[in-house]
Amino acid sequence: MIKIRNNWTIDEINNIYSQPLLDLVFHSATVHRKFHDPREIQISSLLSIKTGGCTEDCKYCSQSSFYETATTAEPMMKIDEILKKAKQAKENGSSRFCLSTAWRQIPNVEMENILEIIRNVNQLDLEVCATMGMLSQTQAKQLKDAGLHTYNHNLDTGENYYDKIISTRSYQDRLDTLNVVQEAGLNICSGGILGMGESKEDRFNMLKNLSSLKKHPESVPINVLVPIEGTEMKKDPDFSFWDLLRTVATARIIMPQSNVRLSAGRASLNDMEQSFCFFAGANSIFSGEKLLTTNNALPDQDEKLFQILGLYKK
Ligand code: SAM
Ligand code: DTB
Ligand code: SF4
Repeated sequence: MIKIRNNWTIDEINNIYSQPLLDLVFHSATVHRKFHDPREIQISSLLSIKTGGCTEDCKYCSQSSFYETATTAEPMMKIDEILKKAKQAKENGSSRFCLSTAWRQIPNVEMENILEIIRNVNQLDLEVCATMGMLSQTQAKQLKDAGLHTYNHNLDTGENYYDKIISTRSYQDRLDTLNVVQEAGLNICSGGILGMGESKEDRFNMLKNLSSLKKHPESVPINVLVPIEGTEMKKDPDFSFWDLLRTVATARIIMPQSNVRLSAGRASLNDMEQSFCFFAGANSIFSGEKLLTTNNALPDQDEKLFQILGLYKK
């Protein structure tokens, strides 16, 4: 019997992560098979419904107004357009649709519109997810009542590295929102970004904080930095695929029930690398030509790989 634990220590996480690689992957694949159907992959689609012009200074982000990038501030998408995209995503096999906005927090004047969008997407029989920045208790409750399934709010990295990548909010702000989300009865989707120059200890700290939440996140997106021209964040030249694989495997072992999602950066992985991640316990992807502002892995290529590996969409 594998126990679900919320008290993993940094030392334990380090010992898991630092095992000889094939022992680690054997361990994580074994855990994976105890908790999940290893052929089933959760498919999630993303849509940026309010792009650019964000007041936060996240150094990796194309949408921050602090940097000159190819992404400019756009108005909020109209509900008909959003619903069209949601229907397409469902037709292409997505079970979850994630609505993203470039906000620090949902402005009160936008709340009614957001609730209406959530109600409508929900009616398409899709799990609705939102990623819209910080939330008050009241806002979280309103989102839940409108039928929101999950809220995405990433810790991004470990607490000691956080102020190197963002100065306009604190790590505690992030944890506070995650608690508010959980208290409102919403599922949490929370993970981070690798390849930003963080140390292994920063990754362990992030994994410890995710696994210490009262309930483990329903999904854990593992992003690899997509370098954006104009931002301050360059891809760490020392970061390699093996670091990603070790992180995926460790997340799978310490949060056995969660969906571990291969997220941003998947387009730069080859089929073999992706397959190794699926074997190690990744069981979710973002599907569709675009993530938020950057290109994703090609849907046709995903279909081919699913066929080769005998995977099916959930
Ligand atoms: N504004 C909201 C927030 O920050 O929570 C929601 C949107 S924000 C773009 C969602 C997440 O996308 C970020 O927390 C970050 O983890 C990820 N992300 C953004 N830009 C990225 C990039 N260039 N490479 C990898 N992940 C990225
Ligand atoms: C997550 O962890 N990754 C997604 C989603 N949650 C919102 C976003 C990835 C963004 C990649 C860069 C871009 O396309 O702008
Ligand atoms: Fe804004 Fe989110 Fe981008 Fe940070 S990650 S700049 S909060 S859109």
